[in-house]
Amino acid sequence: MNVITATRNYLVVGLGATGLSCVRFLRARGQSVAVVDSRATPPGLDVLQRDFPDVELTTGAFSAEQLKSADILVMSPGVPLATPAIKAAIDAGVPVTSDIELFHQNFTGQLVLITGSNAKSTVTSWVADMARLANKAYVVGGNLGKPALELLDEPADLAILELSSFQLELLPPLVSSVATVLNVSEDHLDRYDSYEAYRQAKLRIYRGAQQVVFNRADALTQASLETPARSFGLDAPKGDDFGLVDVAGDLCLAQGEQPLLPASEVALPGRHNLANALASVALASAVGLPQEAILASLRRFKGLPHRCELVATKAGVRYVNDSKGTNVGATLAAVEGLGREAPGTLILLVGGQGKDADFAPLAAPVNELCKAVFAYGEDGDLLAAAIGPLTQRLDTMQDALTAAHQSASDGDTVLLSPACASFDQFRNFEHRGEQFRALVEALA
Ligand code: UMA
Ligand code: ADP
Repeated sequence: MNVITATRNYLVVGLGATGLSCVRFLRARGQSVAVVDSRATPPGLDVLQRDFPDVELTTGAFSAEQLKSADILVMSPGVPLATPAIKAAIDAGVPVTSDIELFHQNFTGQLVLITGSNAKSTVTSWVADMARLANKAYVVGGNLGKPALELLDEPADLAILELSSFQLELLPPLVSSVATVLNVSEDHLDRYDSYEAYRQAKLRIYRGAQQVVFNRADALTQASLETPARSFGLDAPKGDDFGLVDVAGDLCLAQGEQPLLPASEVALPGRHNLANALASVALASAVGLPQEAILASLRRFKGLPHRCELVATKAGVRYVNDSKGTNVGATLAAVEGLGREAPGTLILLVGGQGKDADFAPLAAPVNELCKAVFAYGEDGDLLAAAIGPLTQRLDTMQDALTAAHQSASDGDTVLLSPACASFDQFRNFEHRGEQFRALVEALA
């Protein structure tokens, strides 16, 4: 199926990974394409010049006149729709599309759509692992890994897409087999007018879904819908929902009253990962993956790098890289998940760009569970003010790690879970996590 019939003038807004995938997709279908990017030397410039030397690129401040002259704008998720020149073009009636919409129009198989403030990548990869064990022809990507349009290169009956709020705010209702909002906590408030606006962007994922999976412990993931729905949560499930039940003293993952697997057999540690396991089971079941494959994956899936990843144990001190903890909700999950095991042995490193978040929710659990906190980077002062006197202020993550190393003793855990974006001092969260690993490895 290819809904592109006539040749039109597509203007791709933003030349990142998404923009390049859109150029490639549209050119392969004989469309007329140009690109604009507000940065002087956008990422992907060399690839564009090498592979598409005839595609015109305009850099620098967006021009409303140029945007208005396009037949259709193809937006990258990193560019807010509220950018004045973009808004002017949309108000003037220029239609807008995105890579996800183009993907949807061209993919005929089952579609699993996953969003949430946290745990998207873990759950997306976990469902993909279940599909792999079921020998399904599947593709996985979106906000994680390959941009959606690159997934069309391979034949597949099932697509598992992670979607960000940025991608969702652009989308019309998408027909999907199943869609989930895993959780909602503050993030990206530098881009949204309010927390509710951010939440509403996430809830758009439910429109067009044949089944919805929501988190019954998080009312913000729920919407009043006619769509059949299943929930997941860490309490006992009702009906056909997913949860935990006690079977002769053993905690088991279950659907309704039917136990599936003892929680102790789930490979990924931490209570938050039991919630992620249950969400993954609910999604995989919704697209009919066999239970054998689902259970085998629960037993073997080891998680992704930079998410509460143990990088080394030195002199009895565990060093854990949770660089993907880029918002308060993620850091709370990491502190609760690791800190409850042995309160008072956690040394926390936080810092970076806070994206206008309210750090106050960190104060009570961090003060209860942590032995020391080191705050660094652009919003280190805000973090120190929110958490209180337990916090010492330092310049860089390296300084923070050195200080943590000096104050740690046998049995402690040093946790990098920054609650912030990394861009003040690093290229991205992976770069930050890799630097942390290298610095830990260099410690005596
Ligand atoms: N930018 C400009 N001017 C432009 C275009 C972009 O300044 O003209 C800036 C944006 O403000 C943004 C950055 O460039 O800060 C990148 O934006 P982009 O849309 O060009 O990014 P891509 O390289 O296309 O990557 C995007 C996602 N990035 C964002 O949404 C910011 C990637 O998610 C995603 O993997 C990729 O598409 C493929 O789908 C990354 C991300 O950080 C992992 N996502 C956020 C998150 O997970 O919290 C939403
Ligand atoms: P996302 O793709 O939504 O950023 P990830 O799976 O990459 O999600 O995990 C991001 C962060 O969220 C990690 O720091 C991880 O420790 C934390 N996290 C994992 N599961 C949960 C959960 N169920 N609730 C809150 N935070 C979580």
